[in-house]
Amino acid sequence: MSESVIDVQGFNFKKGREHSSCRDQRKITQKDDVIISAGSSQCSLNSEHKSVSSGSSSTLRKSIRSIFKRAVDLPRVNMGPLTYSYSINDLVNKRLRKECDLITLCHILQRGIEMIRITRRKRKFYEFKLINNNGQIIWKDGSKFLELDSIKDIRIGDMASTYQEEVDPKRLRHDSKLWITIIYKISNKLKALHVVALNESDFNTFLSCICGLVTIRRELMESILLPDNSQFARIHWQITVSEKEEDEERDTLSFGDVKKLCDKFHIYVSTGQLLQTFQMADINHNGLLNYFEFEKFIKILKNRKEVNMLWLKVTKHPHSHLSFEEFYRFLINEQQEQVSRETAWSSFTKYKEPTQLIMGQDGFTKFLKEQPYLVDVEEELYSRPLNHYFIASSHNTYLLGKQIAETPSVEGYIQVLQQGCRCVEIDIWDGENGPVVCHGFLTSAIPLKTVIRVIKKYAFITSPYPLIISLEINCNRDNQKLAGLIMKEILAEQLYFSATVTDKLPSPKELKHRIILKSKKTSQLAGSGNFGELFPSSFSSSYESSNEQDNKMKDDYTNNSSSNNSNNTNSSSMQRIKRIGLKKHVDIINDILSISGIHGIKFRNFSLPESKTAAHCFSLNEHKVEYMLRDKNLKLSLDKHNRRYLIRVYPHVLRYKSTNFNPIPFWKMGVQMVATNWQTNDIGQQLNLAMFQILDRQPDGSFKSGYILKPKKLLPVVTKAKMIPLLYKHLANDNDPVTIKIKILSTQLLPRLQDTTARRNDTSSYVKIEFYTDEEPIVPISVDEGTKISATEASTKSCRGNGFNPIWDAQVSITLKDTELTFIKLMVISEEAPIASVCLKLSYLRMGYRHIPLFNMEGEQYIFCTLFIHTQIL
Ligand SMILES: [Ca+2]
Repeated sequence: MSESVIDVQGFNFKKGREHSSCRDQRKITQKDDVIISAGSSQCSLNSEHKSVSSGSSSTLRKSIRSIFKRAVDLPRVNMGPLTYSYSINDLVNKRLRKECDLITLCHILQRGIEMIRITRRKRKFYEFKLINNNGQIIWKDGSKFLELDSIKDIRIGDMASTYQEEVDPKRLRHDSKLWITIIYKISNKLKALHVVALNESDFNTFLSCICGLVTIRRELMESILLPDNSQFARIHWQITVSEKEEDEERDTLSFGDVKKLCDKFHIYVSTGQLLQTFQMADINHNGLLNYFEFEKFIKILKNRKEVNMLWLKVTKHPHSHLSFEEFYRFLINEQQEQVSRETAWSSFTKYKEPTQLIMGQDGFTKFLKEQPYLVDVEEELYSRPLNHYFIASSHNTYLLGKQIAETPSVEGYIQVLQQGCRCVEIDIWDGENGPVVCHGFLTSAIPLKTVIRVIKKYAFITSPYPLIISLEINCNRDNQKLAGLIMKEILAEQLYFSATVTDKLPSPKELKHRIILKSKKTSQLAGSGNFGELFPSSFSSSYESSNEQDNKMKDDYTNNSSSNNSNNTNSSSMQRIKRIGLKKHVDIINDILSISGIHGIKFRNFSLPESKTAAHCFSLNEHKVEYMLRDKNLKLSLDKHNRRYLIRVYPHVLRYKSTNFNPIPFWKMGVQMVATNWQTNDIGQQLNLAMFQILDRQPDGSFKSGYILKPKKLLPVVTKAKMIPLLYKHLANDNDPVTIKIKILSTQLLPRLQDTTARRNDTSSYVKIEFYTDEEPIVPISVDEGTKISATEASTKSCRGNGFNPIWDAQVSITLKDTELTFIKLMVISEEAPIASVCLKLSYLRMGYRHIPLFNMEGEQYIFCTLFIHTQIL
């Protein structure tokens, strides 16, 4: 087993191949002696017991039982989180120190640990306690609490230094080693809890305990999805009934107990169906279940009819097992995998029966569950010039829908970088003590220094390929000078800029781990309001500052702030409007230009010499590009231009609610940086994330690169714009229309919306399928078991009564001419409310039977909820 080492202090990642059965297994070492050793899926409690299913698991059982004792009696505490958090893995996957297990640590935290809570205003001693079945941490005598399942990230050491500087600028030096920042979520808003432990032992106990519990809760939720029924049953039996072997013979669980248990684990089945299942499992008909009956109950509950059907299809009579030949045929014919027999054999052996050369149905189900659903990226794709790629780009990065209340924060930058964004934006303004980054909705701004430090720390956490910082400079010359110094000093040798003029941009591969500043070259163009050449004057004025629009914005902010329940939102939003109004022409001094690798220039027209330098970039708002797209000649010139040079498109200023445009028409023109508001999880952002969703499988692990090679037809350089239609015509002859058939089979473990007050027993759900593409379909969508909504939209019929494993078995079919920029959005609607969705780029999707992860409405991935589909392209 290879291992990964993460140096938390220096943030150097060295990932190894992951162990097959333990996802995200990592060992974390720190400078001080907090070596919290590696944790894994089923073995976080005690390193001696590697697996729950292993025979001698009594210690493990005892541990789980003590942690979740009387879970059934606490109906208000859900078992485990519903969604994955951003990046908690790194810390959470630490194993506890050998000498003290999680139980001991929990006992200590249950008694209480005194720590200092730090806010901007004060530092105060509180006792922090673990309560409520270990689902909550309370302080201030219980008047304040946080749910363990709401924790999104835990930061210590260097990763928390930003907060230390912000919250506690006059901190004592010894604090920093004992500082813990917990980022958590309350009613869709992020909050930060900063605490400082009084000594190293308390620090270790608190951190290890929280990390350990978060891991366990998540694993418990993951375990529901495992096809291994006995393991699932065992864990739950131990939690709810007993740890003693002899108790397994006794009938203990009543129907009421089982129903409560199902509710707690987000298993939503109608009472009628649940009772039917209960009775089927109750072999001796006494109205109670013993362990073996309970195991049977789980087996029936988790039985998947659609997988049974598939099993019958792939196996020969009497359908008892799958041979390697049958498995190989399934991979080649149905899944359309291009694999050698050797590769197929190695995955066959992973899922086959331990002692036989055959695969059972449980193994097959597990194989289906664990197969990748996205294609792999070919290697060596990153050696072309930067302008050949679509680059994952964020607009107004410092804004964040889910703000951390009270503190100005850098979370916007951290989150987009964690998600693989490769172009962030910084708006620099004059602050009282030097340049600051405007923080939009909050009254205070963040010092530029802080933002640059955070960017440096997180820049290559997800992708090693270059990060572009798009600078919006609105500050005076003195602050510009300071800003230049700050960036030079902090980013140092990571900064990429070229002193000589080149005619070709470097490649992402050449620029690995480099940061490129993009600043506006203004000097020679100062004061040139030359858009008039191209755009009618009414075009810009009608959008920019009419009174009517201003009032509308103000009204909207007022409405917005009242629902936000924040005191200063209103005044600060007004400030932001003022700031937008203040944006005026600023000359950028050479200190900044000389360290910038990309120079933004004001667009005048495509044929000027300034439009033909490799390092330039036009940055246009969506309306300006849309205007170009409406003019035949301009459209061709734009298309020609983007084959050689960089261009960035961003949302218009009047999208004051941070909504997003549809990026597809801009990608179609070859626009590299289509910047969206990452803080808004609307369809525009979902399409943007789907474009960059693909994972790179490199020897040192998988990551999102943030760079996608443009479609072939957008790459050839042409000398004359009028050659473009011919080029398209020529290329179009190569591809015939294709028909896409997607079968929506089922969903596993559909969650219930938290605020559903009326606890109806009867859930009814359906799936809506929508195609997003750059042209009209040749044959519009059709659906066999459902309703057609438009030429590109359809929905399945409803499935009633089963929220655990609803089955739809509906097939949609659509014929398209070109699928290069085709996306599919699949959305599960339960009780008339959207509950889970996923957006996929068709060309990345693997064919055949696949389980697709689902996301909640905020874009967080559900831990256990997946959609089972079958895709075929004819
Ligand atoms: Ca019984």
